[in-house]
Order: sequence, then structure tokens, then C-alpha cells
Amino acid sequence: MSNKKSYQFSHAMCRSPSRSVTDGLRASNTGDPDYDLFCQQHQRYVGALRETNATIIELDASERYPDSVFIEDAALCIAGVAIVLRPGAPSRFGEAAHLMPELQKVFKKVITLSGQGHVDGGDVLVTETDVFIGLSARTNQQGFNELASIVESLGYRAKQINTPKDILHFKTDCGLLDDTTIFSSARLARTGCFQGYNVIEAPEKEIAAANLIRFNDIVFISAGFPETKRILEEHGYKVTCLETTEAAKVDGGLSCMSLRFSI
Ligand code: CIR
Repeated sequence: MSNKKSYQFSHAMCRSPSRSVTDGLRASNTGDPDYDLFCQQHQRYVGALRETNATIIELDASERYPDSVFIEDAALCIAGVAIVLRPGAPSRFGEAAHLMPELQKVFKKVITLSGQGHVDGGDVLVTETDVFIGLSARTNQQGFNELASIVESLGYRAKQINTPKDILHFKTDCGLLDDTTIFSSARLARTGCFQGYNVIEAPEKEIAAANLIRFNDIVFISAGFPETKRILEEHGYKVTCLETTEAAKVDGGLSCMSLRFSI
């Protein structure tokens, strides 16, 4: 296991969008994503992660699973270990078993949740010492209990959060910026869940910018959020904007399109 920070990664694993992404789950319909444009935006995303000197493992698209481009939901990679999760949406149940052989090619240790609980990776935020696990429509108490016992055995503190009801995933509304700083929507920060951390709040009009990722030296944010960019740059972060319009049509953002890890 490396001793990198929780936002420094040697690798990321991504899965290309499938044509079936037009059938992806969404809370409200703003039109289907355009497959070709999604592919272009995804390629730029993969390229931008690679430019930080990380090795990017690109998996083929999986037509059977419309939401499989959102690879983060099927696994959690932490402390050199891959944990295969149990996504909570019925159409996504099979994604974890489908991903497992790819994780086994890369990780010496791949473990699975012990029971029948559900956890989506989008509900999990890892810091230096804590693993925040948000209960949501996709992650239940049993899933929390199962994942908490695994991450505690790896030396982390598991923190259970009740994600406010109108937020799909815990990380829809937050992202890690450095050892002690979290970027969050006001509606999530207001729950008090980030006690002990510095919180930078997303501007109220740019709430969708909260799903950012710090990947090595760069903070990646979705394009179209100038105020967020300004605030982060003022705090000294290097910011790169990426187009995510097509992922957004099926409730996806930056974090869900990669598994980020160090081996
Ligand atoms: C879903 O509803 O499962 C997908 N359409 C979007 C998943 C986004 N994943 C994430 O934020 N971690």
C-alpha cells in the first residue's frame, strides 16, 4: 500500500459510455444524453486524469448496463484494497459482479460486502482518516454496517450520514479538496456532517458544481460554474473545468466516472 494522500492517485479505472446510456436512470427527464457527445466528453475526462501522470485503465463499454459508465458506484478502492459494492438500483445490481474480474486483474486483494445490504460508491467519501457513508435511496443501513466494518478493519473511522432526501448520492453534493477541506452544497453542510473539517460552500446558484474531484494536483469541476472556479482559485487550488452536460442528463457528474486509487 502506498502512503499517498487520499486525493493522490497512481491510477484510475474508467468505463466507456455504452449506447444504452440513453436508457440511464434519472430523477427527472431533461432529454436523453447524446451518445457521441457523451463519448467526446468522457474521452476528455479520461485524458485530463491521465495528464496528471496517472495510469488510466479504460474498460470497454457494457451495453447490458446503461449506467455502467458511472463505474464509481460498483466499487470502493481504498488503502490498496478493492471492495466490490452492491449498488442499490435494481437495473444496476449486476454491475458489481461484471466489474469484479477487472478489479482482480489490478488488486491483490478484492473483497465483497458480507451480506445483502446495498451501497453505491457515490455515497462514499474518503478522507485521510474518515470514510463518510451517506444513507440514501441507494445505500441502506445494512450496507452501511457491512462497509463500515470493512473500512474500520483498514484503520478508518466510518461516519454514517443521513443524506438529505432530495440528493441522489452523498457525493452529488460534496467533494474532498485536501486533507482537511471539503467542498459542499449548503444544504448538505447544514446537516453538520462535516464537523472537524473546513468547509467551502458551493454558491447557491452553482449547487451542481459540488460534485467535484481533486485528482492529484488538480481540482476538476464541471464547466459552466464560473463563481465556483473563482472561489476555488482564490483558495489556491488549480482548477480544470470539464464538460459534463451529457452525464448530467442521467444524474451523473465527475466523481462517478472513475474509480480512483493507488497501488
Ligand atoms: C444512477 O441513477 O444510478 C445513474 N444514472 C447516475 C449515477 C451517478 N453516480 C454517482 O453520482 N456516483
